[in-house]
Amino acid sequence: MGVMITVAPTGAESRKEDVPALPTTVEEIVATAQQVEAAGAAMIHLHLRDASHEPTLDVGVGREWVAAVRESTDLVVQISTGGAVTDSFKDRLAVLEVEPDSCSVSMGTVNFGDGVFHNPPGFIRDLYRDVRERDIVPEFELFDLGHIESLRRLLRDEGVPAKGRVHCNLVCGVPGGMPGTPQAVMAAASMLPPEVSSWSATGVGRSSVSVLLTALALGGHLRVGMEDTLTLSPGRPVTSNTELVLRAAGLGRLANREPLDPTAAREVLGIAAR
Ligand code: KMH
Ligand code: ZN
Repeated sequence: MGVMITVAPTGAESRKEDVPALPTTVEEIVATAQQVEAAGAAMIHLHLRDASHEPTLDVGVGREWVAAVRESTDLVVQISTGGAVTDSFKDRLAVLEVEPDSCSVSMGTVNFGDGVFHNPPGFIRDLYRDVRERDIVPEFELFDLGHIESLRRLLRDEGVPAKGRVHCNLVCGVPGGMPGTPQAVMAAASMLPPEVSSWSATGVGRSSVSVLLTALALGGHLRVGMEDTLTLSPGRPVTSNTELVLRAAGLGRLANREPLDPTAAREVLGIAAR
């Protein structure tokens, strides 16, 4: 089985002035998208930035970024509905108007460094209903083992996504969430509900490589990018998202798992060809 590599190039947590290599303009996002596609990525997870490089959920910016990535690559385009910990539920729902191929749906509240990433059950349900109505393919973000139970209940009460595929991402190593250890990845992967058809794993910060290796060994897919990881090893800053995608693709090949192209990723996720 091949490996689907998602890149999360920007996130909402790092500041452009602190990390100049972070792509925060539409031109930088397009250049990043083209380079990571050539390096083996199949999907891009987008957090938007405004003209001052600050995180935003502005629908106009979102439409511009999604159109630009679609014009210049074949990548599956996923929008973050998580945004920043300061974003309102209203804005996080409204960003679906951008009409991406996929979007993140976080399955529970979690401490997030010094902040709290709020995802109460009513918000998750409203977001999921809207996602299904709009025919967007969700990626369920699991930051802790309890979020798996919350996913199980959502699927039981609301049904599976429109295309029948259930794709999750295990987000490990957020300060406040499950740790970025092989044990945590193995525990989470072994507890996923039977409806889950595919999953990936993300290791934040230093946990990136051990999480990737564990996911590869267990048959999972991978998410990497400067949203999650800013150093390749202690003292060696990441200079581009492409470096992280190339490393993930190399590890995949080492595990006899060739990177999937965007067409194959669409099949995994149940997304119709454009
Ligand atoms: N930035 C985090 C608060 C998502 O993209 O949906 C939330 C996050 C998850 O990154
Ligand atoms: Zn994100």
